[in-house]
Amino acid sequence: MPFFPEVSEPIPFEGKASKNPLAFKYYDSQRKIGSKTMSEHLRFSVAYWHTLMGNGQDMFGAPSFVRPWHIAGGDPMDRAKATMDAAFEFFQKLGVKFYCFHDRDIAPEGATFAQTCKNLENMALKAKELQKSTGIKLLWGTANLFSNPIYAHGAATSPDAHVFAHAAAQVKHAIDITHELGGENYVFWGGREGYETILNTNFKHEQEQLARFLHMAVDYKKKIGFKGQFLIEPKPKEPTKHQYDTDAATTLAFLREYDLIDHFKLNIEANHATLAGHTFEHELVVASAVGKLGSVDANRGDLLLGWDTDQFPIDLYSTALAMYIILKQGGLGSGGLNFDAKVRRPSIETVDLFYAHIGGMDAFARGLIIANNMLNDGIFDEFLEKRYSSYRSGFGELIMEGKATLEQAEQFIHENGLPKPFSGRQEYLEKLLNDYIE
Ligand code: XUL
Ligand code: CO
Repeated sequence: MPFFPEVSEPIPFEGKASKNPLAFKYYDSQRKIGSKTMSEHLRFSVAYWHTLMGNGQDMFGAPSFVRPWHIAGGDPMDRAKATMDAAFEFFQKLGVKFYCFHDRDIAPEGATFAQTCKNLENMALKAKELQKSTGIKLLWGTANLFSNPIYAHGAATSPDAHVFAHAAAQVKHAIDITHELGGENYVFWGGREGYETILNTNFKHEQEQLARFLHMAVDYKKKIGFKGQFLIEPKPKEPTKHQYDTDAATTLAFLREYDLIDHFKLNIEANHATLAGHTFEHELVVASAVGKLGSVDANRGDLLLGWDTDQFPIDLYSTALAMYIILKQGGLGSGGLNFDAKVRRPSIETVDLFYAHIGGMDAFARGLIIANNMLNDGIFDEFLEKRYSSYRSGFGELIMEGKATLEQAEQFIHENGLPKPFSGRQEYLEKLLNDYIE
């Protein structure tokens, strides 16, 4: 019995004129954009936690989604197996090549740590078979170090070394499973790695613990020969008040401070950017500028709400600018676009999961087309080229070569007078961007 009977075939590409809501209008997986297909550029991934595990529960109300795979059997392992069958049916029907999970998404916790590990191993065996028979791959795995109450004071940053050890043991096992499943990356997101009040927190100690924890993971990765990319996902707050991996710049500074920079890239999430008071493209460009943009959690927030709403991306300005930055750096490498997004609580039907993902995939496919046209026309690049041209000769060239001194600057100004005002042309450029959005 299929879990998604409303969709019998993989979602087709039908083009812009189609009125079929269960068809792509822009995402044509095999269409070439430059030298790569859309599927190769976009590397879409489904987030197991929202799409398969989400039940519509929020802080004010009970679950609103009745998922047939959650009902199967009384045994949590039977439920986990049914959920995984539903997952792979969904991935195939949607036509995505990747998925992502937390250890606790795919397998239930047992009464002991050993039982929990066993459950995860058993579910990984099933995942391996399904990956093999469908060709669907694991974009990244991660450990859930935030749901269990033992992590209430933090995991790697807990004041209790016993908790640190538990988190480290859990991460070891999650890396093992990710490695076993051929995961292309492994993500660290520290939801509880932060603090609420400085009165009970030794900030420096916690930072050092976090660094030690990550070094231990790097050592283990080398030891077992895991070739996937380690990624850190910044977020400023929620659930903690001050999360240590606040934003891209803070995380990069932390990685440099503790000699971890060579071993990590960043997984940038749109809604985490807005929570940090940044735009999505700001976070992407900060990471990309230093070669550290590794992957993306594709979603959107609500600018009027101060929490992580994790909505599906639909804003073409945002997807176009994101793809512009991604294309400029030559793609995401082993990373991808993971829909860390959930349908709204009243969107209770399983078909809503298809509408949500199709909308997100079409929004990024359009973003890719727009960004590719912007790059090919070269107007934006030409503009930048001219804007900074004074640094290619004369005193500007000296500055860039690191040869200019303050005394020379003084002499230059005496000889050349005051700089002339010029326009930033923001409105011209914004209008130009609009011209690319069809
Ligand atoms: C939480 C979040 C996580 C990470 C993985 O805001 O984004 O789901 O993506 O732990
Ligand atoms: Co995320």
